[in-house]
Amino acid sequence: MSLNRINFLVGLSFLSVLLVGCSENTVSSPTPPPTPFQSQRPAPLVGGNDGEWQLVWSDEFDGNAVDLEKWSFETGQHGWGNNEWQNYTDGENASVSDGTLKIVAKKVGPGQKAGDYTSSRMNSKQSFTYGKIEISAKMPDHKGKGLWPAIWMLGDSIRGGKWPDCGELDILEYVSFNEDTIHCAIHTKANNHRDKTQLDFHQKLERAEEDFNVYGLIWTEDKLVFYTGDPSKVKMTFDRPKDFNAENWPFDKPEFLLLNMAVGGGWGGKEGVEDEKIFPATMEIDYVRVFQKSK
Ligand SMILES: [Ca+2]
Repeated sequence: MSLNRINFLVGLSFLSVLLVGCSENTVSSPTPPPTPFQSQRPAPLVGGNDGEWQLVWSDEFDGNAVDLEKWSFETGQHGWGNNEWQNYTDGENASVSDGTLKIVAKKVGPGQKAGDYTSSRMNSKQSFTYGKIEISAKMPDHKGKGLWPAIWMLGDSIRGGKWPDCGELDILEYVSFNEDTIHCAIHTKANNHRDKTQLDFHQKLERAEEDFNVYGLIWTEDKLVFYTGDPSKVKMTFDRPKDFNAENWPFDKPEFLLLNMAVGGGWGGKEGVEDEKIFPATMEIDYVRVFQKSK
């Protein structure tokens, strides 16, 4: 995962460790058999409420521009902690039309080095503590290797520069060298890829690049449940440790949402960047919805 301004991660081979697998007994991965996911954009959820959960924040991307009341762009090409190659621009690589957000990565130089690509990284201006977060998204058409889109959350304390202490929740990561596969992960001071103790999971999702799929997280005081499609299709569960503390459970504080697409980088570029084939590349997002428990 790309991490803002975290120099100590530069050079780390994130890729290889992320796929190593879950540390035993803290994460269970009740993987159901492959499920036929919806092939079209899900119908809008009217009001977004189902009794238990109430919609508290959302973006349906129904306008004609990114809503800067809700989102800010992070810019720059310093590698983002993972030796990534893209320059994140100030909104030039994100647009809203026909009900969806498009984050578009482009090649703008000769290629094969930092700065020869542009893309977008958007942060929600609002942060949340606990809730059900659902994002309907479609990964870029599969044309080759080198893309690394993600939908994730970081604790607000990252702004003081502390990773992984801030806590990171990766609701979705996708690397285009690994077609039809989606990933989720948790990073804390006690469990992170730097120490090869991160908690992660991946599964096949045959039409991740063709269809909109819902990527969800239910985050409560004592549990994290990652799912795809609907909450019955659990990918990974992490229970708050019995001896919980700030190192193994930083998830009692506000986190903000991030949407981005990296090019190359420790994990995304692990098998190269096929820049003659993959651009322009678009991650499309139908909506982002945050629900919290009804009082
Ligand atoms: Ca929409």
